[in-house]
Amino acid sequence: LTRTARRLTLAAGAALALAAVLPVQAQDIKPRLIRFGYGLAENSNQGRAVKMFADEVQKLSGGKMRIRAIGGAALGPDTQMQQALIGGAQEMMVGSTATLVGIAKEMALWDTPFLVNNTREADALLDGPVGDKVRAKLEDKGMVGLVYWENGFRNLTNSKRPVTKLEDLNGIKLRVMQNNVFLDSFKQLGANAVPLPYSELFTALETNAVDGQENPYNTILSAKFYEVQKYLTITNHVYSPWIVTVSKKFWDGLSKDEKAVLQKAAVASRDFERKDTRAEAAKALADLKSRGMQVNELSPTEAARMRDKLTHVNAGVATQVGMDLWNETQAQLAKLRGG
Ligand code: TF8
Repeated sequence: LTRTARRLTLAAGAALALAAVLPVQAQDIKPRLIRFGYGLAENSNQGRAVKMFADEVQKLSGGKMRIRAIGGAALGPDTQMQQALIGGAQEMMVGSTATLVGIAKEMALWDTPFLVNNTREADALLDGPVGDKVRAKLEDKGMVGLVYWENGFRNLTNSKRPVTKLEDLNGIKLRVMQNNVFLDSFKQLGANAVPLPYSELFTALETNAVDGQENPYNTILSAKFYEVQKYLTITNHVYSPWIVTVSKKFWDGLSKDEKAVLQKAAVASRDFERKDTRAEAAKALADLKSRGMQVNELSPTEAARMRDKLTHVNAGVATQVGMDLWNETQAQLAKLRGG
């Protein structure tokens, strides 16, 4: 070997060894600061998963990409953060798919009452072709959807009375998300449905501006709604996903490697978040009872009456999301249920 050739071989060997030890250094990754906003408290399933995502991004990028997590709706309610992502003033967020219907109407699919029966069906639908199609609708609108996290099955709370039958909802001022399907659903049930951003919810309950709300056990616990809500009715009326999104403006400026870091970290955070949320949900009801909430289940007859009323909104959702998507969803669910 000539001297030059030997030197080149050595250099190549060194580069290979270096790549094996520190693969991240060889990648096209620049220092990046990513502001990641969310609505729930730091000490919530949402907050814990954002923290896990931040750690994962830091690890996968060799410390170059840094997530600045900003919780408690300090950057504004979901709808305001969405606009900041679209405009490029904020890089990332996680929030309810329900607040995205104004941007991508297909998101309303996830608001269908009783769409899925369990988390196995939810995961299969969200992580499969239907979930991918809905997620992709955000791209034209200035956002990139990375993964769905679990918010969970929603249950009803209020400060007025135990809801044991349909008629008990009459006249209850119920906060709903800013979403037409939720608004219609609770009107169907006879409640006085009031759309409000999540960031205003605790105060609205505390001041009796509204009597009730509906959210998964995890949130009723982490947001301390038990301090201002006496009655909890197990309704499981809809499964709510969260979606992790990136500003398209920001995303388009990232290298392939940088995008891969965010995608990998997002998938890891999704798996962590679902596990953590389910573990917490399994214990949360007992916790809520011990904090003084009065919990009731619905009799099969009353559950069926509510279900009947709620499914009146299905035709509207089908029209809103398009019959093709609706039929594909029903076909996948039938397949999942058929075994
Ligand atoms: C709601 C949702 C909230 C989410 C969260 C702020 O009731 O269930 O948990 O929007 O990201 O608004």
